[in-house]
Amino acid sequence: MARSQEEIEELSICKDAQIMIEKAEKDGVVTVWDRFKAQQPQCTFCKQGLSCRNCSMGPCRILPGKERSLGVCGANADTIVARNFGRGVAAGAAAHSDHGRDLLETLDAVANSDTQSYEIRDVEKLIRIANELGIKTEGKETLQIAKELADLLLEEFGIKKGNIGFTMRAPEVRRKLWDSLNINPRGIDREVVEMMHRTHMGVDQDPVSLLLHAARVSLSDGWGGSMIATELSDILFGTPKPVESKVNLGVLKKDEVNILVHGHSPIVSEAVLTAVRDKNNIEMAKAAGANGINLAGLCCTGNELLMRQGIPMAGNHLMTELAIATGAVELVIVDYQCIMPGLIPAMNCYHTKMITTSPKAKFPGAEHIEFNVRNARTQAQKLVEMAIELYKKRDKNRVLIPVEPVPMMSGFSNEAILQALGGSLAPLLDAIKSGKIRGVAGLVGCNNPRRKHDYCHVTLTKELIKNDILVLGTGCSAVAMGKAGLYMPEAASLAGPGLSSVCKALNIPPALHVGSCVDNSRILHLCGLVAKELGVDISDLPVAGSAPEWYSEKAISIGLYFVASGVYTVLGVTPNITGSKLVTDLALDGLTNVVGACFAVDTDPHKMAELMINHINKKRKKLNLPV
Ligand code: CUV
Ligand code: SF4
Repeated sequence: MARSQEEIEELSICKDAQIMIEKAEKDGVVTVWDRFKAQQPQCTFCKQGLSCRNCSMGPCRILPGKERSLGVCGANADTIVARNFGRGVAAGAAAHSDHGRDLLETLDAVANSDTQSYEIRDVEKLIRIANELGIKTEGKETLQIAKELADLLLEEFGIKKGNIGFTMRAPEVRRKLWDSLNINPRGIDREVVEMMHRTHMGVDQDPVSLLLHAARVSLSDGWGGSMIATELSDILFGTPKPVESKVNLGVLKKDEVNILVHGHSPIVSEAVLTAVRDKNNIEMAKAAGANGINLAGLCCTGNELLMRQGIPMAGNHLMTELAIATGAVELVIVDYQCIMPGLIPAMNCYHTKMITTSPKAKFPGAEHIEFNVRNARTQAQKLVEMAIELYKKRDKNRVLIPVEPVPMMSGFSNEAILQALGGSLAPLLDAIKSGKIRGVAGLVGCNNPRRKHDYCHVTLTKELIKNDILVLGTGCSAVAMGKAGLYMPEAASLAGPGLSSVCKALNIPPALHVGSCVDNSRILHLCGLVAKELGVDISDLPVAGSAPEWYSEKAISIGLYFVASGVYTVLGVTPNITGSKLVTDLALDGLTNVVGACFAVDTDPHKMAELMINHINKKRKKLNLPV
């Protein structure tokens, strides 16, 4: 049965989404919301983390306090919940870090002159990062430095004596705390593997011990795999600087060949961009009757292109099927992560084709055209030609581009923020000290059909900036803010008087787009810089984090590395841990005594804002700053 207008408005706050949900229904496209409904009621054991299928004596479903309070092996609820949580963190950390490894292999190929598809675009940053990690660069050729950096970072993944190099970006007190807790991450792969080992039947049964290791795994992501992904992407594709672009489904063009890139790594999408900009290809598109070739992004690979190249953003996680339902998309080129298999039946309703490019992520029903460091240019060329051919098959009568795009600013890397501040952190610190900016909040993570699409991201951001808290956004959260117009300097009018005056002076928005999910490492780095400058721990800073509409295992890892780094983090979706009081109490409270920060959970963005503001005020008081 078709949804009423009211029902549709309950699903998303976005006009483009609302219009397209209706069109999708008419066109017979099954969406994430339809499948979510079909899954109800969802398993309450799994929801609480109380089901285990780690071995073949099970699966076991635990009812604490009842006869079935233990699994076949004897594991109790605390163990099972902690194990499940730990595996989620490991999967998330693995996803980010394996993405980082791909960038590393690309850098390695460039260093060995083994590719014509990629180059080093930011030599200054290459040298800066190499020096930071202890590589002597004087008098050396660029490619030699790249080679040494790649070799050094490759070691961070595997066997290494000591700790992950970028953890030195955290203040010394924090590193000492990690050491004393034995959670300072060693090799990136090692921590993930150890979590798989510990959660095998009959290994680590102690929930506290499991959670501490989960923290170590997450730290190897935030200060390791993700940070490597960010820094190497900057070196290879350019460090982001402020750039204007556009966002929402209105970025699709009626009269042009539309290509969407979806996934996470910039490796494929950057190669596609180069081919899209090629003059011969544009001529070819014109010969096919189109006005040009339009490239737009979805999700995090979209964020990567938006941050560095100003490529427009079509939408976030829950918009991916709806983008196809416009009927205006020729090709969706994907790499990995957050790509719903539901896109395949959706595209089959139109002339649209989905192309998978990574040997790690194949989708039955999609065409697989594999990219590697050597063939990326030629493969990208092939895809652009394919898109132009498909344009000829587009049924113009079924095209609906629902709205006009919204302008947004992007590109706020830490380097760009420093530059906007005139080269040093001092003006930011002064603004924080005086209370013009009361604190900084990182808003990150996905959409989830459990929550009204984008509602929490946008409402929470508005509350925070109104209270003079500068918001840094990444991932799908960032896309939501952009669509709501919060990424334009004019949005300063929605901010409190202090933040608004700072924004006007610097001509920046009150919420800043700092990148994709791996770019949460930029926020960690910034926290480290500020804490060192003030001579305090990260947990002393007036900062807070939130993942208001998260769904992904990667978001669990992100949330945990923020907490383990000392940043209080408010979740808008309850993690699957409520089956264990011990684990839940630890997450929501006890961790504060261990790492100086904990999680909070609330589904109401106004209450989430209150929690974050109270926390920031508490930290201000402790630092003797005006509240
Ligand atoms: Ni990595 S992880 S839905 S695209 S933020 Fe978006 Fe961002 Fe979550 Fe995925
Ligand atoms: Fe059941 Fe224990 Fe096996 Fe898990 S590890 S499935 S609780 S027997």
